[in-house]
Amino acid sequence: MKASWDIFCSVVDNFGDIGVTWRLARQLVAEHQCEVRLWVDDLRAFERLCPEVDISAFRQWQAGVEVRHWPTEWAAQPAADVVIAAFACQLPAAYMEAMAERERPPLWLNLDYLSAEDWVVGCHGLPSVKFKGAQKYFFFPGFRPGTGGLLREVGLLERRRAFQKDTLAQRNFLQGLGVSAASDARLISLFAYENAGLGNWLDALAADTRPTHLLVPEGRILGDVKRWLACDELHVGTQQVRGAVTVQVLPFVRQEQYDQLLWCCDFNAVRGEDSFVRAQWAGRPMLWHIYRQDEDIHLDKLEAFLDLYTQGLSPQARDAINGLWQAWNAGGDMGQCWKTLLNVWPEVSLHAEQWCLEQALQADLAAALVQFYLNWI
Ligand code: TRH
Repeated sequence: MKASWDIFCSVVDNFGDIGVTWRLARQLVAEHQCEVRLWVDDLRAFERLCPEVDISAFRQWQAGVEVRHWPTEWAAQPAADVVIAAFACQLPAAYMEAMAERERPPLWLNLDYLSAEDWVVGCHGLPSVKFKGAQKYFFFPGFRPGTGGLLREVGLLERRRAFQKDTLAQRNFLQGLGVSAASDARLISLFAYENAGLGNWLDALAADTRPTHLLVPEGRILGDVKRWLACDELHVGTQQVRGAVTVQVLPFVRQEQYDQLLWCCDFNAVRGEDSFVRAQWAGRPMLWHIYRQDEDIHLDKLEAFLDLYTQGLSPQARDAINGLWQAWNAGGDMGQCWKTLLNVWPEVSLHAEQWCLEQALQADLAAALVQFYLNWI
């Protein structure tokens, strides 16, 4: 019999919570034939990634996933075989009772945030709290063996490589977004939180001999882009040129299209958790704007990832990546760091593909979850 899964997603802010859980839910259905209910408390955030979502429906099916609005007033529901609380969200009290009432309590997992820190390996899979007969476990995604791995759909890298070889498919895709870049332009996608370092970076791009076409999905960085362009209005479709840079604002596209955007670009600036992972699967050089946390603990996470990511690189390339990422996240001369990166571009490019292949050797997160369940029963 098919195992039933309940995934609970509370949208704290932004799109990472729903981005990750929606991707996972789809994959469990498509690749592991699971019966999945995805409980989401904010369907509007979901709609941005998946425009078919009906924000007024309390129950609907999307890509084989039963999508349920997670209401403030919880109505009694039987508990599933596997229960995932994403990013430590608090389950409804009545649902926890339902878990405990089952003849065999479900496998209850807390799907944690992604981190490259060492301690993750030691904590992955450990028991956490207990509620009556139900035992909760920590489940950590990660980059190292011994973690839960990263979300990666079957055939993703093959699809990506085929697309990157197919210039016509790329041109058609970009044209669909209203983008037609000069043939010698460097394509950069920019998805980031507000960042005071942007102007400095764009100055360097504007002064470059090679043109840049900067694609900016609608979002939080637009204020900084506007300031740099010294314009009042920036909306979807706007194109503005300053020096060697053409800035173009893109609509927020569905998740699958965002992948294709990353695959088209020579360089991707990404943020948070899910777009960060997708940029790695794109196999192209990238820049991560990490989600800020209290007491700057995000900077430890940044450093842990950089330590891992830059292993095996020449000292010049390692310094160039470290410098750029630190400047973007902690303040620094983005313009100078960008120029330094350009000096080691071939090595950094090659490395992006190698890192991707290396990461793809690990079991993906959905497969690891299913295996965890099979070991548990
Ligand atoms: O939106 P985010 O900043 O989400 C963040 C982080 O996950 C952070 O760790 C978490 O604590 C916080 O949310 C609550 O960045 P992230 O994780 O990259 O999620 C963005 C999602 O949006 C991702 O699934 C990709 C998707 N996306 C689209 O579908 N279309 C688009 O056009 C763009 C730009 C993104």
